[in-house]
Amino acid sequence: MNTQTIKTLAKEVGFDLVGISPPELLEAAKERFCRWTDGGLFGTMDYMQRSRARRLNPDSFFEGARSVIVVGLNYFNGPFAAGGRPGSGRVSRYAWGADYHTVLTGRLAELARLIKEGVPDGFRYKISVDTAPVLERVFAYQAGLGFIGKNTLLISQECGSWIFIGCLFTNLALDYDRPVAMGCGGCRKCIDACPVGALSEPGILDANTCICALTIEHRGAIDETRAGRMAFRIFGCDVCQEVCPMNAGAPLTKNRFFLADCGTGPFLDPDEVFSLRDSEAFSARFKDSPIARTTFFGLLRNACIVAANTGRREYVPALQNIGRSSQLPDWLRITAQHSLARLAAQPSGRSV
Ligand code: B12
Ligand code: SF4
Ligand code: SF4
Repeated sequence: MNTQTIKTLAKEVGFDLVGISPPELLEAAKERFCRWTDGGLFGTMDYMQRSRARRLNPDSFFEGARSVIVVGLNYFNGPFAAGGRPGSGRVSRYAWGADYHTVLTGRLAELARLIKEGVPDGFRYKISVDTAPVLERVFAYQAGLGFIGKNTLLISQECGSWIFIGCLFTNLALDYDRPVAMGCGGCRKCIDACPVGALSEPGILDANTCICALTIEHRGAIDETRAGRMAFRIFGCDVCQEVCPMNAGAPLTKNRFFLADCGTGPFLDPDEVFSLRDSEAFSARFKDSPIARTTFFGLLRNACIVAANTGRREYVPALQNIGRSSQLPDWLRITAQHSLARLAAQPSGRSV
């Protein structure tokens, strides 16, 4: 089966972007990844450090790969509408609808099935959608899907940066695409707009301070200064993408399940989070959502912080309960107590 046929099949199964990368990483990419880990910029995502050798050596994921079929799926789910109950939190766009891991993995499996029909013997493959220690964004860049912006995101000319990436490593020898010759030019809007200064060097993100890393990946307490800067962001952060001129006029996703009415949507009330009894209730509520990643305690922590940042006194009883609960870890009780103190110091009644 030739490269063009595979690309056509990828479009038929619903991907917006497709390209082919060699299975090796560019030296420049390896060097940047090493600088990121050496500098401790992975924050508390220790798994990034532990898997460093494997990420730098894609052969350890799929021995004998000759090509990587890289796909992109647009998830732009419309302009951010003001609204939500006063005092509600904001959810990052990528988590408004269904979980992208399931969607992309399912479609890549379907693509593999179709390739297998045309190559009945000897076709081997392995899929990664944020599920394996491989540098997916670098493969997307090498496959010509877009350039890497100063906000560290892969930016495509067609869809901007609102895209998920999936990789299918295969033993098939395909024709490689080339990286696109575009860049940010003199723009630095994302760097200037980041609420925590996490993009201190263009194209390098400091996960010690990034609100996405803190609200989604970090386990445990968030320090007070950073908590204040989270504002109403209860899960993730989109500032460095919202301000990007490359996203102006981004096309709406063709995939219904990424739309706000197919999941949590753009707002999540701290009250709703406070009403979840335990991690079973949390898992039942968020089982099909990327929000599941942050765990029950993580979301409760985020809700306490956002409640304080809204300045709304109605959250005082819930924060007092959490601050006293013997069922919860110390760090979470302390987060609630600090949130109460910050709430008392806020001008009352801010909203999203
Ligand atoms: C860890 C991780 C995070 C961390 C750290 C992100 C970061 N920028 O480092 C956190 C939690 C903050 C995060 C946030 C988000 N992430 Co994330 N994340 C990952 C993960 C698991 C690993 C990324 C990684 O290796 N980071 C380490 C750094 C050093 O590597 P890198 O970001 O890939 O950058 C490389 C290149 O960009 C390169 N680079 C920069 N400039 C140039 C120039 C040249 C010429 C070259 C060669 C290389 C290069 O340097 C790096 C090393 O090579 C990947 C999935 C995967 N397995 O790859 C998803 C992934 C990168 N994330 C993704 C998404 C969607 C997001 C979020 C939008 C949603 C979310 N999860 O909250 C936000 C966006 C925030 C942001 N500004 O990046 C997508 C990428 C989408 C895109 N368009 O780029 C991925 C690929 C998941 C997927 N399969 O769709 N993420
Ligand atoms: S996601 Fe938010 S906190 Fe993280 S780098 Fe972008 S703007 Fe900064
Ligand atoms: S905001 Fe400007 S500098 Fe940042 S990624 Fe977009 S184009 Fe590049």
